[in-house]
Amino acid sequence: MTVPAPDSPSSRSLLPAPGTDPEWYKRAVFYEVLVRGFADSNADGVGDLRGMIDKLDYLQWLGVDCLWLPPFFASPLRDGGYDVSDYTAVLPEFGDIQDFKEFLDEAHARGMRVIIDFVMNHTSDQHPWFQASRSDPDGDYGDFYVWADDDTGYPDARIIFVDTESSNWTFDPVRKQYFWHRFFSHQPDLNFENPRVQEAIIDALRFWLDLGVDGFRLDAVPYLFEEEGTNCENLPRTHEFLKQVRKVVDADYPDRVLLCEANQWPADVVEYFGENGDECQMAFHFPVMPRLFMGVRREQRFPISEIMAQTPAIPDNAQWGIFLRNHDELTLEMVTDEERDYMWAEYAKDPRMKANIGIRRRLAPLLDNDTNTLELFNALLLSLPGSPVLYYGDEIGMGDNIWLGDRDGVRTPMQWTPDRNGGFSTADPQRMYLPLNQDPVYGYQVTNVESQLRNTNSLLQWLRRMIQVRNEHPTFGLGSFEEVGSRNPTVLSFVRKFGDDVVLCVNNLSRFPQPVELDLRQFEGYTPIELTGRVEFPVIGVLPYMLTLAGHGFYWFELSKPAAEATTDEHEDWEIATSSAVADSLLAAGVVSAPEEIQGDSDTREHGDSAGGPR
Ligand code: TEU
Ligand code: CA
Repeated sequence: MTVPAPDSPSSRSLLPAPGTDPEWYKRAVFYEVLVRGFADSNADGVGDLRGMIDKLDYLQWLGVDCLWLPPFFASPLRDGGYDVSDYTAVLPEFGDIQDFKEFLDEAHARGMRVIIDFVMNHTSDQHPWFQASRSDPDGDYGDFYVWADDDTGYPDARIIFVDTESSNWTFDPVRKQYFWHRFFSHQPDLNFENPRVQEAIIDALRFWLDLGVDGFRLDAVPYLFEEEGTNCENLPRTHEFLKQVRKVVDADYPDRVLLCEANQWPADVVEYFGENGDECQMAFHFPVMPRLFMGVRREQRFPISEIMAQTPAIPDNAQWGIFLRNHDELTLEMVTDEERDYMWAEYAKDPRMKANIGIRRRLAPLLDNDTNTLELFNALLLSLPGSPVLYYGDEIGMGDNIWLGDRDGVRTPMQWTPDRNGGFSTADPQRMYLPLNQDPVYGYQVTNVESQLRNTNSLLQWLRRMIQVRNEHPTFGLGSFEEVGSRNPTVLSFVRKFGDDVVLCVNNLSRFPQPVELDLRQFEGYTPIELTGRVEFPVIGVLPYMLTLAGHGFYWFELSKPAAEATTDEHEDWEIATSSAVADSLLAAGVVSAPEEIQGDSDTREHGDSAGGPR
């Protein structure tokens, strides 16, 4: 399978010199890719770093700016690598440090940055630190973990992996004490009260920064410190330590980003930016994600409007990370109980689709593989405020396998071709680390990169074009967000503004065609130009702007400023002429509920009165 050469190889090949582009992440499109699941270069059925190198041309062609690699470190792989047994060693199945260096250089040579996961909250119980801590309590590592004589501590801390864990404490038969773990019982939490733990973690971060990584996705950061009487989440000490990490990065490693994973409510998440932007530059916006699925299934914009309205402003140097899906279940930790039941009823009709507090399905199956809905969701991902984070395989509409355990159903091998093992590996099919999807709808025989490269109308080609359109408008990464009201609740409209780069996004959340009248008076005289076809739409007047949308249809309009301002007297009589008509239609369209709400320049009113007679 040959990936078409990128349009202009030179355009994306050079990354700006270090220290010259500190806020690159605000304009970037991120792509989460599992090393284990992308490409197997040595026919052992397991994806690896050399396989990743082979696929960099494809990722450059797709147009992504930064690759996020979940953990590829030494690990017993009982939690997809999030159970680390050596922070500075590559899991041999994936390759070695040399392979990683080459991968990094090859990505950089194609103008793509790389951030890697870093799991500082806990290690695997197979980590030598934990082995030493349990066997030699008075030794150097005795205090590296959170030990107690009983399991009564921190009772207000919730259990996250409710499917498997009944307590956050587990008794260790070697040390004959209990150790604390917020996730699996084989992932003991590190004791961040111990300054040597903090040092060891910062040393490990430096190891990868010295190698040249462009930043980290900081895993599960809300849980670093524990305190009695609290839910042991988002504690001030946790923020202090993250500020320390930021200081190290800013001092010695310019243009590196910290993207934190804090599955929390907006008001708690914004704290991870630091009040003066001195903590993490980026944070995932977890609460918006399930509300996209809720809004479209309910065909109502309110779930999305409300969460956007509840989202506090963030420091200038900060950026949200927004996503539709990732390597975990679609988490419902940040919705109400009713909303969670609704989401499970709508999107997890088969109990095997549930996992912990969420839904272990990929994007395409969640949306019944409906092209219009898939495009609408991706359009929202690429246009809402924040940097979009794609998940490997979703660009071709990959399916999932709910018969696999834990979250493995959304972590199956990438599907490159209709050939053996989907072109992922030349090993015997039964040797795959996880089976490829082989069902009639999402199986690799039908859903694969090769067929979509050769079909210009495929989801893959469409997504690439939309990423290109997005790259032509910095407002998507840097612009403000302002929702535009209308009486039709099935339509979500908003404007992104960044200087003269003004884009209006209109989204039909309903499966049926919908009309909408938008209040665009602030853009009177502007011409909307649809971005995928550059077709001009009628000039915006003072009347409500009428649009009709196909089911799950959306528009992206560049609002281009009117040509030179019209001459005054011309303007004058035009004013008088239209004022009464204005009032009537604004009232009719319900944009205003009473004439007095229409503040045109006061003389308009007068004019109106004299010209128009009673209201
Ligand atoms: O997940 C941490 C986390 O906050 C979870 O709540 C997450 O949102 C989801 O519900 C977990 O399924 C991170 C990783 O993303 C996850 O894969 C790891 O299992 C977990 O940390 C423990 O390291
Ligand atoms: Ca391999």
